[in-house]
Amino acid sequence: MTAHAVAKSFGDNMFEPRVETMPREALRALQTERLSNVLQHAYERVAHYRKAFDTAGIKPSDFRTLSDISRFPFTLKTDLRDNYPFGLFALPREQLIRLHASSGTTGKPTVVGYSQGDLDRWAGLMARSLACGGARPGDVVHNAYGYGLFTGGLGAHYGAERLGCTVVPVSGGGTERQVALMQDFGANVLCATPSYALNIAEVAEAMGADLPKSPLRLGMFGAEPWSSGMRRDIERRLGIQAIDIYGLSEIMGPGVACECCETQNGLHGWEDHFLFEIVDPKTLQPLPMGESGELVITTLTKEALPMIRYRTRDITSLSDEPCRCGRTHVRIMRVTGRDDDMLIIRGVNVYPSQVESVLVGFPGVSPHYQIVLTREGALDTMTVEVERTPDTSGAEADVARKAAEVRHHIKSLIGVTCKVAVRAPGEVPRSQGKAVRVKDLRNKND
Ligand code: DLL
Repeated sequence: MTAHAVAKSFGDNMFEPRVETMPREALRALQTERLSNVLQHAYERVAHYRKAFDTAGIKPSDFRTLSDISRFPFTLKTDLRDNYPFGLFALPREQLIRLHASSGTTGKPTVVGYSQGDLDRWAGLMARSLACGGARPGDVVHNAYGYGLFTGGLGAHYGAERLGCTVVPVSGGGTERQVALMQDFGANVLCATPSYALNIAEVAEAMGADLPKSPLRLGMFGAEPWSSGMRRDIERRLGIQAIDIYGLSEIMGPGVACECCETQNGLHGWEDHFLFEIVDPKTLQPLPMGESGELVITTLTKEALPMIRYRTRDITSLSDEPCRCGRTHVRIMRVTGRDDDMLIIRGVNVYPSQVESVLVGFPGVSPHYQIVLTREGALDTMTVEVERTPDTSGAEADVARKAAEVRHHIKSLIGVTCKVAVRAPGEVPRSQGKAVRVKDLRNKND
């Protein structure tokens, strides 16, 4: 696409205004047609799907309307692992032009593959997401997502190029150098995980680099949960608007859904390429619009790795309320945690993001934290490690008082009893990519 064509199609700040504002009825018709094809494609080409559909006693031809999807079986991360490395691919490996993989915490990595068409559509959706967040052709995009098997780096890279931006492919790490490059090149947009963006803000402050006065105006942050308190903190410290962007490798990578800069209230999920459902994580029954549960995604246009009813484990809700930006695509509300991130501490369910909400903006405490789980006798114990800000006293009595204050707030706001360890500035590990929020030492001494 020429620069002229990009600029021309850029009415209403949208990359693809016609699809982005498509009436919902038309979107549903398009989804129905595409879903019918993808079910057929998966059944014919992937032994796993054929077996799963046959076991469930359902055929692609049984699908007539969108609600019929609930009769089809779910796909799980373990299905990818069990078919490692290429068993779920619907195209011969020779026809794939890229592989990505995520390491996960246990066992084999999950491997995902893309055809040329898949990569084209991904770049288009990522360009659409960047534009939705407020990036514009001609912007300098500083891309600090990790390049490599992780989908963040290359996903953001090709999307920004497609939009017509100048990409700086810096990847993660070397934070002081990143700050210098952002200043020297006049970065307008920062792509990074929110925890790494915070690390950049902190290093910039220590270097005396005034990023809020620089041309930087926008951050496209995702790949991990972050609280609205964290958003406000990053926005203030970097002098930007911070946009939430969502995606997962199994479905595509970044750019499955993105907030619009007009409202920053829910992420538009691109329904011309994906079908979004919310199911009750226990009964697995579909839940009505607006109710909270597990997000399940079906790809509508993926050639190499079609995913049918993929259980993301991400907990959220959907909204089809009209959005002020004019986009008609459903909004996925902020993902605050994963089903498998949930900690149960002495019977109380706790998500790390709830702890974060208490800590961000807490006087005298910086927003870097880690949750350490240990076992004392039969009881699980949660210790929240926080860091005092450099302007506070490190005297024992002051530190103990601060710990008691934080403990009290966590108890009264989340309902869980925990220990709090207040560390000196810089002692809590900093993130270079996805932050490790929970250190589980419970089975170490078993
Ligand atoms: O994290 C893709 C990505 C890269 C998204 C860059 C956004 C920006 P995975 O490594 O496969 O892919 O991890 C996917 O990360 O199921 C969520 O649990 C979590 N996640 C991703 N985006 C968000 C977000 C990339 N905006 C897993 N908010 C997903 C909360 C997120 N969690």
